[in-house]
Amino acid sequence: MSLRSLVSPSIVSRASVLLRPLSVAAHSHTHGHKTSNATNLKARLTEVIPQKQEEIKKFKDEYKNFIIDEVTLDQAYGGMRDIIGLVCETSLLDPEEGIRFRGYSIPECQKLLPKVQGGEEPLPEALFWLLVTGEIPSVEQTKSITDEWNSRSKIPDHVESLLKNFPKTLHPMTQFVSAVAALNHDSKFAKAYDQGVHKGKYWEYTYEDSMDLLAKLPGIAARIYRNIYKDSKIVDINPKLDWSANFSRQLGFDSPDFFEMMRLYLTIHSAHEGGNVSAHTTHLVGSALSDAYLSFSAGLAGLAGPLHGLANQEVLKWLTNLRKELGDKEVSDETLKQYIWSTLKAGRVVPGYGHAVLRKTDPRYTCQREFSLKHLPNDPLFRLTSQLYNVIPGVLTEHGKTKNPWPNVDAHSGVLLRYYGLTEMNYYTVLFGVSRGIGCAADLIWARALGFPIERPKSETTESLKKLIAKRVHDANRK
Ligand code: CMX
Repeated sequence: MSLRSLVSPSIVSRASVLLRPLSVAAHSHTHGHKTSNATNLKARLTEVIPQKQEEIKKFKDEYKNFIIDEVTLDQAYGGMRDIIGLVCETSLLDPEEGIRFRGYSIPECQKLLPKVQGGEEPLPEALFWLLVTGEIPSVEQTKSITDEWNSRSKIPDHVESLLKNFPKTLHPMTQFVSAVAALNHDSKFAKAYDQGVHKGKYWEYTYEDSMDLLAKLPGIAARIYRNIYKDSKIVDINPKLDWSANFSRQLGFDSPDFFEMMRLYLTIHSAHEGGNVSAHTTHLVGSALSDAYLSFSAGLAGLAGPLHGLANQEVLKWLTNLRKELGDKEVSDETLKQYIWSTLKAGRVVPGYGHAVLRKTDPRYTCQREFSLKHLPNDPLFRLTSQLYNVIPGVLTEHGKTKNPWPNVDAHSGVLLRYYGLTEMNYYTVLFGVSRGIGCAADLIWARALGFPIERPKSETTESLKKLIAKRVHDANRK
């Protein structure tokens, strides 16, 4: 019996009545707004938000009963894969093409977003403006974000001492999750809510918390690194430098090449539409009106899982073990194949490969590969990574389980970091987290601006599902 025949006919007919042509731009880059010269992001948002609210109100009024998806039993048991049940305005993932930030691909962002003078990689500050407004910012608009983040970057004393008191053996991601949650001590949203703020102003306080959060993420992340692996000392930020350069310096890396790598890294890890674990968790927790710190802290806890962001750590561990076992010299494809098979036969995943949505090589992998071809073509680990790119997809295809045998973002990032001397692989997911803050914060601002309600999908038991299916089959057979 087809699924469609089990769908309530009244819903189907209501939907088809509503089926009229809808004009949608292929990539509505500026969402129909005129670009503005406003150099203040909040001022620009004050212009953009009412237009979007109006657009969505009309859209929902006209099409609210339109059926946009059907759900199979397999999907209910299978991690809700592919079910359309969320709205995230900031980015969209195509299985074949990869991520687009507000309609722009990664190569387009690399080309169009402002850079530092003489630089080639986009500034993450510019990407944040793009994700929030839907518009490519000018150099002045980008600088306004840099200046604002620099001016809000002070880490509260209680977070400093919290970080100092953690044992060095506590995983960097656990430290990050805890420190970000503790920022909620100063949440402007939580305070305003407590004082009875009107719903219409939620986004403004979420915006303030988001800007404070993004300003402080690098300083927290750098302190974790310096405390665990170095001498705990940290340089002050230089207000003349951008977010990535200051973060690099606070970590202890002072070279222009490292800054450029960091700009690329912090741009490409920011957003991957709304359904991935870190983005969705942040969005979900935010829907309960938990402030941006608590929401993003929960998202970071999800990022710390090995099937999600921790995979960048796992990749480097896997590569290190491979070299321990097979030696540092170049080995044949055949030897690599055997090693990959030994991982699979041990019931483990090959980290950095596969994806829940993507069905081609991740463009975030490709741009890191291109960066490596330009800056470190002869690095032995990069050469090994390239060789594995030729071998792993074939083995995974032969293995026959994974729907996507191609590499994801995590298959490459550790190679770059290690080349530049950031060798502590347990720390890698923290860098992913700093970047992911950009996408999660942009989404939270819009979720509050659009008045999204608390999330509450329906769950069933196996027993109740059996009954539901039996009843629908019975009803369908009677017709
Ligand atoms: N190595 C071995 N087996 C893999 C695999 C891989 N890289 N990728 C998928 N599979 C297996 C799955 O474990 C699953 O096996 P079972 O049927 O035994 O459960 C089967 O193939 C089907 O999985 P799928 O539908 O292709 O993939 P999912 O949507 O379930 O999972 C992902 C996606 C990313 C968790 C999975 O591909 C994976 O575990 N990859 C390795 C870890 C990784 O790189 N994660 C990072 C993803 C990017 C990120 O979020 O940062």
